[in-house]
Amino acid sequence: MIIRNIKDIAGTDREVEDTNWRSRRLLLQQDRMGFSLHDTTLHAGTQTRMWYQNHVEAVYCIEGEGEIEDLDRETVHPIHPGTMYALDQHDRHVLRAHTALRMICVFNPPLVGPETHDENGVYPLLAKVGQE
Ligand code: 9YT
Repeated sequence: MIIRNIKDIAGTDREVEDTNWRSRRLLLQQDRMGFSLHDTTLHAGTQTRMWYQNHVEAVYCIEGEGEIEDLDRETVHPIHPGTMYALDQHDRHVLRAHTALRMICVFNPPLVGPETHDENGVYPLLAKVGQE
């Protein structure tokens, strides 16, 4: 059994920061669960363009207000606590945080640890599941 508290992740290499967000990665590939689990805060007033070509991701909002724009379908959906979106088609999207947005994110395949977005909003596939 793995037991961790978000407080123990702050300030370690499981905490990854980019311009628009801070991600605390509770589970990573090395934990061998088949997915990674993140507690991510997007800073108020930011918009982040993403395109997970190598992963599927589910995101569940637990705090804040914002919206997601689906760039492939040209639709915009509000985000509040209780809203979930699943990027099951490697959907290109923009996430706008009207206030600080706190999101619980699950990635498959799991992130390895230090990933941040490239110029297209993609996370690289750093290693295959089962390889470390
Ligand atoms: C909601 C969101 O930003 N999802 C992308 C993943 C996040 N940046 C993270 O935890 O790395």
